[in-house]
Amino acid sequence: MKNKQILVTRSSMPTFDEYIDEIEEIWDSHWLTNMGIKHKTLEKELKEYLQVPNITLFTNGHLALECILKAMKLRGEVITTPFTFASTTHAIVRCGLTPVFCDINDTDYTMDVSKIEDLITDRTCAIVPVHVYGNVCDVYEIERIAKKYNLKVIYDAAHTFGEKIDGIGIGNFGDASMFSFHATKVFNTIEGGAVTYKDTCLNKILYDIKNFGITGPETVEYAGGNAKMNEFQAAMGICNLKHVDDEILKRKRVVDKYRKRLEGMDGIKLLSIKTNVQYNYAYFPVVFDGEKYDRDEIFEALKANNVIPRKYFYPLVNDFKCYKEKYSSKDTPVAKYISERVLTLPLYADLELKTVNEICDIILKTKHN
Ligand code: T4K
Repeated sequence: MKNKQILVTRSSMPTFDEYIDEIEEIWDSHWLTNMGIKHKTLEKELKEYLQVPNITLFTNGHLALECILKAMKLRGEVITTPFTFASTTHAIVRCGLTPVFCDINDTDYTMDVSKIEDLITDRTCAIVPVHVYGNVCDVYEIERIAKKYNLKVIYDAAHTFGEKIDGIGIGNFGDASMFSFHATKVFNTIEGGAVTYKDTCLNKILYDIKNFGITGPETVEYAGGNAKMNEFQAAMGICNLKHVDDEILKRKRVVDKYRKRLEGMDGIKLLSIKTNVQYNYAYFPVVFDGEKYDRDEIFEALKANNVIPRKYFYPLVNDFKCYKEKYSSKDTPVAKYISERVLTLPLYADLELKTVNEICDIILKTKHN
């Protein structure tokens, strides 16, 4: 840590030679984008890996979410969480929908399902929960509520690549799920994303909507956008998919080390583990109580030692400049509390356990007496 910065994460990559081998064909064919052979191959491989009935690839997770919201032709209010990355709410707003913020629970920081029904009005059309940090939402209760009120459920599954609940791939819950394959994610295609979904009828509209609404050689049916994953992205995905299981195991090693050092410490709260979930170890969030340990002090102490954790997700979305006139974070007190105390610690496959130990030493040393 003396000479090199330890950042919150570091992209997983194949070897240089593996990538070169994979992109050779692209050079030969001169086919760079627009649903080429690498795109088709990756789509097929991911469908199998995620064990989902349908999948469509996109150039990034954010546009994937916008496209599925558009494809479902939703109108009105969408119940969602403010404890997330800007993308979730922005996608809702950019599709002309109105976000309604539901608070989170204080055990895994996903949507507090006991508060959803109170927020439903005759304008509510959908719920967009987030499997934040790779913590899965209470999918069964959300499904019950959605059925009762006839609402669509679109999960922001940006953090949950490859996870399973009760042995079922996470992309099978709700009507659809959006995955992010950004460079910072457990599985990356440099930038990239996908939507998985139940209704096969969405196949065509999702394909067309990411390609300008072009439906035939001389037909453009609606104002689609451009959200196509290119061949170099797909090639990176094909390479990374071969290693992702190993990468997840290596991440688990890091997480186990953190837990061993920090679990049970007074003033430090770690996530609880659900036994029916197969995790991907995407993030390692730690909540400091603000008395024995102060989040901002720890952030500075780590920074002074060349370690750069992140305050994911602070500020809360309903405190963003672009939303705070219309919303108040006081309405989501648990989310506010967690967002003011949480720090996500460095986590990536090749993070050395020695470094994890040093990070924990720095944290534990900042305790107030
Ligand atoms: N929904 C949720 C819940 C999300 O978290 C996200 C994205 C989305 C939707 C949207 O999905 P995408 O459209 O992005 O596919 C990062 C990522 O850019 C973003 O994808 C991610 N969430 C968010 C949580 O984190 P920043 O602004 O923190 O990124 P940045 O550039 O500060 O990078 C963080 C660290 O990652 C760096 O310190 C080092 C490492 N890194 C970064 C890059 C760009 C690498 O190792 N390699 C890289 O190429 O947003």
